Amino acid sequence: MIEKKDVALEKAVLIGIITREQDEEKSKEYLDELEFLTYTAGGEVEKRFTQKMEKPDPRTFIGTGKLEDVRQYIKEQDIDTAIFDDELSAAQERNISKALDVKVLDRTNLILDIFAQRAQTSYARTQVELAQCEYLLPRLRGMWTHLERQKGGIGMRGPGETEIETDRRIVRDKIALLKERIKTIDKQMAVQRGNRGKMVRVALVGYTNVGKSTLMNVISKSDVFAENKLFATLDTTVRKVVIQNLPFLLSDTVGFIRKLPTQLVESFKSTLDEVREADLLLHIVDISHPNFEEHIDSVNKILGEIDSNDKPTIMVFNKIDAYKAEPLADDDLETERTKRHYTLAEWKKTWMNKIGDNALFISALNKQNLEDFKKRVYSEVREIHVTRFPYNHFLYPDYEEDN
Ligand SMILES: Nc1nc2c(ncn2[C@@H]2O[C@H](COP(=O)(O)OP(=O)(O)OP(=O)(O)O)[C@@H](O)[C@H]2O)c(=O)[nH]1
Ligand SMILES: [Mg+2]
Repeated sequence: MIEKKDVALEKAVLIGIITREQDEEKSKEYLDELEFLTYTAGGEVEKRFTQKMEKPDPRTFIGTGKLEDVRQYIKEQDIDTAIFDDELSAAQERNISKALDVKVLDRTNLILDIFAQRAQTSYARTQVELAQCEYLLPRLRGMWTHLERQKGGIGMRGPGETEIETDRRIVRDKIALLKERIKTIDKQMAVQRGNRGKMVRVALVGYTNVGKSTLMNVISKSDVFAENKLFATLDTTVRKVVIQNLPFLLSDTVGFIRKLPTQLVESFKSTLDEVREADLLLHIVDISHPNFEEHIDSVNKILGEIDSNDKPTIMVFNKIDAYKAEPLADDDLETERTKRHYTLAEWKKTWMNKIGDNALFISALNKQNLEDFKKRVYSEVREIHVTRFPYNHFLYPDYEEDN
């Protein structure tokens, strides 16, 4: 019933707003990310529109004047899709579609679309479909009204209303069915996890595209799909890893993103069980990304939502090979020196210094500092391991002794 929107090679425009809470710089960052999402979904961004507003217009999100600018551009440049950075209400979506006469998407649509494209296993597909249904349900009325308009409207009202109710019931039934299916798979997966016994479980978590799968591959010599697009990984992969005789389980799972649709967090909760049940989290951060601090906050927020924010965690700052401070000339007295101008050494003296041993700096791609990484993970895993298997303590000497 629910078909993935096909946005392959589509020409798109992005639309965002600048408010008091979301200043120009923030807005630009969000649109950068939205552009990356668009690219991941198979679209190409031709232009961005932004507008300064107190708050979004409840009818058309942006002002009608701005909307007219967008309409003209879309018409002149033959644009296929208009993508909004924030979630649109059913009414906004309807009014904007009517005005622009092209496909209108919001960030949630886009993320759901990418997830739909990427879902490989039936489990992932079921979860995505559930999220799509939940997103669709409150919007059904809007969609039908839209059709009604196309059909001219007159005389359509009665049957139209009935149709909405029927559609709603179908979607609700579908939601119930999908939830049931997920529950069944969950039970099977819980059994599988149970069979793994007392092995120490370590989970890679982090924002999308930070290099979790790349790290998984170098550590476990496995072959997990890694790509410079968002959400390369949707399903959780678990591998047995051995560092100096010490075995443990390492899992790689879906990356997080800010403004992750609540429907998705909800339906992916079971995928995230691996994180919830982990003994140790490796929070991977792409330190070469200008917004990495905000990414950390988003990840911590989602970890909180799945009750996993108080687990032992090692912060792993990845992509140190790609880290570049914004240059600031000595004689430049105009530009204020901000975090963007910090060198890596300066960063290490900030709050990162406070987490001490629990901050690691690596490049998974260039295999830099991987020895430090292994050593740190080894000692942490060993500590947990020996509480479960006290009798084989002697098997695991200090990391260095064996080198
Ligand atoms: N420069 C640099 N690039 C890296 C490094 N580690 C990973 N990458 C690149 O970053 C991109 C994303 O890597 P993935 O391993 O797919 O990232 P992920 O965190 O698994 O992403 P999702 O599964 O999409 O959430 C790929 O193009 C990698 O080659 C690194 O240490 N340095
Ligand atoms: Mg991945």
